[in-house]
Amino acid sequence: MTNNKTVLSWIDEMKALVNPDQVVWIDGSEEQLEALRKEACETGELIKLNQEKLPGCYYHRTAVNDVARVEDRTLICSRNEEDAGPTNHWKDPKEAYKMLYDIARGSYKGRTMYVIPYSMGPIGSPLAKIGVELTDSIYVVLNMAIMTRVSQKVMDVLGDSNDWVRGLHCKCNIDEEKRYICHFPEDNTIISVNSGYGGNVLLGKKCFALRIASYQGKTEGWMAEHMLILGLENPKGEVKYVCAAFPSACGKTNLAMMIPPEGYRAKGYKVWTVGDDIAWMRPGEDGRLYAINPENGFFGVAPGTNMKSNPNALISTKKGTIFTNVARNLDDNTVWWESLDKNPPVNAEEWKGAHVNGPEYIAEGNKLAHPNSRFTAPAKNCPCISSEFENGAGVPISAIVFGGRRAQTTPLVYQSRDWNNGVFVGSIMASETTAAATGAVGVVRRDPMAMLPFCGYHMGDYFQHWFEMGEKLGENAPKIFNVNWFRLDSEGHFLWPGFGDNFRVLEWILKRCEGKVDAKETAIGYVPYAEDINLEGIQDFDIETLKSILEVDKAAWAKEAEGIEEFYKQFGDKLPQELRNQLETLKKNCAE
Ligand code: GTP
Ligand code: SPV
Ligand code: MN
Repeated sequence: MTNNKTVLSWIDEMKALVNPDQVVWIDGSEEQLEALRKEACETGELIKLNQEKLPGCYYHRTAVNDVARVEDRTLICSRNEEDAGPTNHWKDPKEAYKMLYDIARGSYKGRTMYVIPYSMGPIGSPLAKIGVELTDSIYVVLNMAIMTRVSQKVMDVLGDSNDWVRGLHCKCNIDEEKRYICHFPEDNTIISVNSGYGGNVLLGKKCFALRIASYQGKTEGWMAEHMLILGLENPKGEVKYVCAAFPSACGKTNLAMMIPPEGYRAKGYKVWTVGDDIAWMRPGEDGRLYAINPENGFFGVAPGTNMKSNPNALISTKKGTIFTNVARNLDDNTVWWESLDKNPPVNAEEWKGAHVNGPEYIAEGNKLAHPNSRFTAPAKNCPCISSEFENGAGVPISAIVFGGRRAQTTPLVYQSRDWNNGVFVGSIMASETTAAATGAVGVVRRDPMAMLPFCGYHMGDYFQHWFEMGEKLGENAPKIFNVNWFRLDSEGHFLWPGFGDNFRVLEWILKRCEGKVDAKETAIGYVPYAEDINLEGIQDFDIETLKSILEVDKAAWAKEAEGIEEFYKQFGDKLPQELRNQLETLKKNCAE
């Protein structure tokens, strides 16, 4: 497929290391993928689902000990330890290569090496980048064929260039003790061993498009962010684009595909999805910030997805989709997960593969699907996919939104005073942890810009990069906001209805960008006057509750400031002075 010497010599080197029985290049053709699906069904790696109800859909189970990203085994291997920073696990690259090569050596024996040339972003786009992943897993090949652009054209575009990212994935024995996801930002290299779970092995996604790309962005003057991208169309047909960074399993896919409330739909408002997880952004010729979605599909959280919460996501999964770790309905060979509907299958296979009576199993306090079970669906299936999805120039961003799961303290929405204050707002993001990574769930942790697990270099330098981008963008910089859909009442119920009703908040955000609505200045930034959030047609919600979740409690924020100060300490001298100043301003504002 290529004469590129850098590609061929690296593959030869890896071949000598892992010792496969054969090497197969993936060209992305339907015939080749279909043959692989057939083979995977024969070995049990995949189960073909009901082809009448779910055409082209397959089911996969990972090992029980391999169901989420493993942050404590994810390493940044920069030459200097300081370059990885205090929030990453670091290992010396020489030692890391040795350790990984020892694990990988001979591990493809009796297996096939699949060579996947892929593009992150529309092939040939000036914002796109190329990678080659080697894997011994058909599941990985089929997922990469959905999540990225895999084709001969990728190698044609690459030509003789050495500007591509190397990715070696070895399933080995799925041994937890020898599982490592390692990044070598200075070598454009990723090595992942002993896992078969998406975020650890679809190397184009978090490994390349965030950890390696964030480092590239810092060096080359652009940004790789854990952000959805959506277009909001008004009744005049004008579309404005918004990016939003929420931590894993905190609502990016849902917001990206949301359906506006009925009253808005009737007037002609629409939401278009450009991306649901990752944004690559660069200043365009007109000085504005342009974003592309480097991915080609959605690797979405299944539980919670239903015709009410996110119909567009559910419809996207009806064909050509791979389901991982959900439950199966053995009566009709379809899939089920918590809150898909109110009828868990009686004749069910739970995510680990045991045959159970669904309703009884749930009544005993079990879950049929793993909380981090996922669907891998082609972007083109999405009914609201943006007409700009394939536009290699990207879309101009009007607003950047940060957010997390906070039961208390953080209001429904507020606007930063300016870009630098917005960088501060992003840097102090905190959220309750979810099942998307192994470890405790529901613990509040600071997760700046939702990038804590995904920044491939020192986060102090990362904050500095944000300030520099702001300087470069000047007047054209997007406005920065923060949202929190997850405020709870004293009984643990969500106070804000969320989902489609989040449109009401987006509308206020865009009005602020256009200078069409006033706001109240508070200790943390601009908060809406409750009357300015349109509640027309909203159900089981009133303006008094809205007022309560818009309130800024200075005492609570003073406490928050203490937590921020503590969090900032680890960055030492690398913490930009501007963030210290911003923190001082917050403290002062709360004391007034
Ligand atoms: P990753 O793919 O891990 O990056 O997750 P994500 O940020 O795309 O999260 P996703 O949209 O899949 O949502 C995860 C969970 O949050 C689901 O269980 C949703 O039901 C829930 N969720 C999303 N939006 C809202 C909301 O507005 N309100 C409430 N209460 N829950 C929400
Ligand atoms: C996330 O955890 O943020 C995801 C899923 O989007 S994974 O691919 O596992 O990273
Ligand atoms: Mn994500």
